[in-house]
Amino acid sequence: MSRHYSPVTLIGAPTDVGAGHRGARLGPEALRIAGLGEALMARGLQVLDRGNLEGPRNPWLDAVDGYRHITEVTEWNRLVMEAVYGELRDGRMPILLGGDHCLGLGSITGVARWCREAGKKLRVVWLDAHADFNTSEVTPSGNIHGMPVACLCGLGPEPLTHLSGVSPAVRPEDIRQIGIRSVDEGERRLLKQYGIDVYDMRYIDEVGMRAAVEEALDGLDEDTHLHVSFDVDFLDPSIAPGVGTTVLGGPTYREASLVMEMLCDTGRLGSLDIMELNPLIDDHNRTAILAVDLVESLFGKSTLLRD
Ligand code: NNH
Ligand code: MN
Ligand code: MN
Ligand code: MN
Repeated sequence: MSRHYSPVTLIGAPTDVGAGHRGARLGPEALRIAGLGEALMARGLQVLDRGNLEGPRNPWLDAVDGYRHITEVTEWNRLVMEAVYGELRDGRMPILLGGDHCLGLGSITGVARWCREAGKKLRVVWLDAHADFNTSEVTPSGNIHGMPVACLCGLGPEPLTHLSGVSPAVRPEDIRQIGIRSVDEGERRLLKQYGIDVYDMRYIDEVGMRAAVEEALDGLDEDTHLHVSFDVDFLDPSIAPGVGTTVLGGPTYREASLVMEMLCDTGRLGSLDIMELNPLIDDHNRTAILAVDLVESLFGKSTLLRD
């Protein structure tokens, strides 16, 4: 099955400028040490590790007008967008190693730009405890890692909404969010207003993970590029403690494995973000090791024995 994949490129983005905790800047190294590249190679993929992007340092300042570090966040996202777009243009599959989730904006803006040029449809599957749909008016923190989905939909400051010149970078109807269980007051209103398709934990409890993911993948066809943006805080904190913003009540290991296997089964995976891993909060790199295990499932590892 791995022979269907394009060669993969790992891109490290070692920054936490968008987050409320420092440490996600160490995420790319922790994922490498957990054996991400080797695990993908063992599945038969061609893997090129381009090392880390170099961007501005985290100045660790307070929010100004509802945003923390907007200049640095913009620069990092510009770098990520160019790197991700460049890999896709070269026929490769970019895997972004975060870094905090503000960089989902640059990554997906690069993917969307390539999809427009290649005449492909786009489906974004956003795996997260949070909806990341805040704006400067409603954010409780000013942290831009709580805003990338809103920016992708054209809601936010110009430098972030217009990274590729086109806004909105992504149509709200192309986004599916799974695992959501922490949404801020004003954010909830905006999610409704923009019609974002959210499979929250209550829904997953009620119908089960399988039905939720089937719905989220409905309509995917061979002309669709599937982008998966995996915020590691999607997972239940009991199995994934190594993130800055844990939220109780997330998917179990089995549920998360099923999501990954179902995403794999589409055969449409074209790009991936692995975000928010914070080794300073982790326990002997176990969350990184778990993330690598789940990415293996996304690339075809399965316990399924029936045909
Ligand atoms: N919603 C909160 C905020 O905007 C927390 C966001 N934190 C995340 N998102 N980790 O994935 O500040
Ligand atoms: Mn997130
Ligand atoms: Mn999150
Ligand atoms: Mn997070």
